[in-house]
Amino acid sequence: KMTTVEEMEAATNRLLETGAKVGADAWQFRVKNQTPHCKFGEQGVCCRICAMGPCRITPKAPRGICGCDAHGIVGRNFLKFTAGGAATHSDHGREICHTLYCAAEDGNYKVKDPEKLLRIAKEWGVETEGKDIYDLAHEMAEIGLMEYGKPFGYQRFLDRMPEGQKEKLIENEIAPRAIDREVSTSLHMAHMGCSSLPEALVKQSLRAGMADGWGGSMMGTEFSDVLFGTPKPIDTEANLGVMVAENVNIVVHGHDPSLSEMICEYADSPEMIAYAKEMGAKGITVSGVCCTSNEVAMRRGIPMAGNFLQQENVVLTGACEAIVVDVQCIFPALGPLSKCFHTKFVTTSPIAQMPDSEFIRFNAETAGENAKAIVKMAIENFKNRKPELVHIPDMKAKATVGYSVEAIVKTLDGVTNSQVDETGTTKPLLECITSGVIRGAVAMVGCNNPKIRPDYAHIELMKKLIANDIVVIASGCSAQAAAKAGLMDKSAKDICGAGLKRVCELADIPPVLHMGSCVDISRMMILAAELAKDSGLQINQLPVVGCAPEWMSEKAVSIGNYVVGTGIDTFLGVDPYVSGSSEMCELLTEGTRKWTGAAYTVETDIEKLTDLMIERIEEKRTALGI
Ligand code: BF8
Ligand code: SF4
Repeated sequence: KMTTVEEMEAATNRLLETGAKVGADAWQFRVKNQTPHCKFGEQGVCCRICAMGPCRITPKAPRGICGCDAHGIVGRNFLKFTAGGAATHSDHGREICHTLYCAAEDGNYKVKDPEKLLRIAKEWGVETEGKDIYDLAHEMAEIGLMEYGKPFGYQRFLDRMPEGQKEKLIENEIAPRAIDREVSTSLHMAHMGCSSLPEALVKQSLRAGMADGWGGSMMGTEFSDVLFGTPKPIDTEANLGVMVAENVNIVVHGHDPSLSEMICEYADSPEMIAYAKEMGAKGITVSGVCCTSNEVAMRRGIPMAGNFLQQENVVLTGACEAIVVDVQCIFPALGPLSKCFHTKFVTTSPIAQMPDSEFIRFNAETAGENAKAIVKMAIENFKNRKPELVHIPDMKAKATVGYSVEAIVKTLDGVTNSQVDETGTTKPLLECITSGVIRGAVAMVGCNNPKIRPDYAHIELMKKLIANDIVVIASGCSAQAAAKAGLMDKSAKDICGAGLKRVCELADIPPVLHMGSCVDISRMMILAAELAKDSGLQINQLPVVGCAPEWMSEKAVSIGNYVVGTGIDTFLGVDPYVSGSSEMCELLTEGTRKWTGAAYTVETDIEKLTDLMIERIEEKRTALGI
């Protein structure tokens, strides 16, 4: 049985009633206070990058005081937005490199996938012969960290692209150099009196995005796998009903698995479980919100309490002893909201410090004791619950998650008869696509956003795609929307077209494959590159598109830019503040094609957005003659 958006909304409304009893605020009310939004901001035509402004472009005032027109202002805003996202994802990747550097045989962090480390080392030309795995880990971490600031050359992972594509990117000045350099150069270009030429600003936006997708994010993903294990299919559950009333509930929220992995480790220890029992609980339940939830779901089967716009709901259940966060996508609202309940709001990163939280600084070196202190704090808070406020919606769906590229390749091996000698490649998947059993693939990514009915676009889109024999790979909050709806349960094959249904049955997979968190969109890039290499095509020829129907963050724009930069058409359901410039709109929806072979489509009507994607996939098939 599928869970509908209406049912999820009803559950939320019930929780908001609890909120009303304790005087809690919620995003549903704040949205009303902020609507209508500022038109200048919406169109991207407000500039405040120098103190002569702020300048706003109107028909009567077509230029700012310095003479910059709408195209330059919109372009600079778009570039800064991208740079914010590229910096954020990449800094997450940097933290993972640091964690890898701290890995030790007897330390908090171990190398769980040594084969993967060896494989990447060979790829990077690092000598592995006779080396201790931890010495190699430290060496690789240092090389990874150097990718952020190296004075010459391009990102190492670009060598994973099909033949000729890296060269084309270099020729068009879109190939990313050092990651920090691309972020800094973006800010430099967007400084007062630097670039106001839309073409230059869009090119740099693509390059900064590529530094994220093929640099920071890709290292984040790959080294997370080395440290915590490469995901393989595992069963879990999603939605608020995964919280357990009799147990101490710890919710992990944020992004970096260095924290959430350690919390899971300690919450599962006999010592902590015994302590929880001593304190009157039956046990400990860890569940997650946002991307860190995807990380621990993919590797440990830890259940997903919800996605971005559900983060307040977990506190509103009245059964959350601690919501433990690190970085990104954390509502500052959680501070005051927790104060209305017994919940401890625990911040852990110097990068994300918030009022009304308990700050327990989390370091790779002291991770074990930090995690233990946090778990203990949650257990000791169990007795402070107000039973009359406890209400956990009885709503959850089964999901099978953990589809890394490695897992997808392995799962599909042997699905088609003729490729028995081609194991370990994407050829079985290609054969399904070429024969038309599967028409193509859509990478569904991104957040949810009150501008779109939350989760509705994700879920409806995916249902229609799979009904049309298009396989969906999903990450981030999009993946959680799918899981909550039941689309990651293997039984969802029954709402697929006949072709995709057959593949799901043969391979024993759900039609929507969970590929991880948002940094794991790099996995999707690797899969696309492998498909292209195995078929002798360029990435932009594949019947594959990307879609973020409800995106909201700067990171999402950086992602969009690297997906387009990689050669994959990208469909957005929310406008990235560019409607105020016809030149910027033209460049993003068509102009980038001459550099990357791909472009954006922005369509806020979800029904139309889906049809446009299906059309594009069929166009690609026709061009290939399949
Ligand atoms: O990086 S999808 S709301 S949680 S930004 Fe954030 Fe958006 Fe969720 Fe993860 Ni991604
Ligand atoms: Fe105005 Fe130009 Fe300054 Fe922007 S840079 S605030 S458009 S004067």
